[in-house]
Amino acid sequence: MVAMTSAAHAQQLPMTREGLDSAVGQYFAGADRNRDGRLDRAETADALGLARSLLTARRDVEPFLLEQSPDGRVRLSLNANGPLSQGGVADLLYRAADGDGDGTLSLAEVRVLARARFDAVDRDHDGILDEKEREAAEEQLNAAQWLLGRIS
Ligand SMILES: [Ca+2]
Ligand SMILES: [Ca+2]
Repeated sequence: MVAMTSAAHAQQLPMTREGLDSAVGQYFAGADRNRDGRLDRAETADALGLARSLLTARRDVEPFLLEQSPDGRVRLSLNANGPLSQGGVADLLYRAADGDGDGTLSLAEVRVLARARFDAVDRDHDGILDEKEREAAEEQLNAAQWLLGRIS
């Protein structure tokens, strides 16, 4: 066991599958500001440190926009409010997490996500995340964040 702790370490997944459930419970309780037992889109954005508009803005259907420049040329550009924008992807992830489709995330729905993530990181499936597995997961997460940043 390493005694040293830091903010970065506090963000990591718990070491065991048992530890996961209690950590998710605490996380959920902290995120559920109005204590209705559900995370709405604004609460979820706040908990993830995202701009609220990413999850609350109305989205356009068109992924791309056609723009005509003054010289008459037509250019295809990514619609910043479309389904392939950063908010569009966040939207998609939120809806995928909302298993019963009621528009909010319950503790059970957040647990499903957390367990899936834990199991994906726990490569040898012994219910414990060792240092190697955690490091690999961090690199994976950074790659995902990088990708999300590229899409906007
Ligand atoms: Ca709530
Ligand atoms: Ca739900």
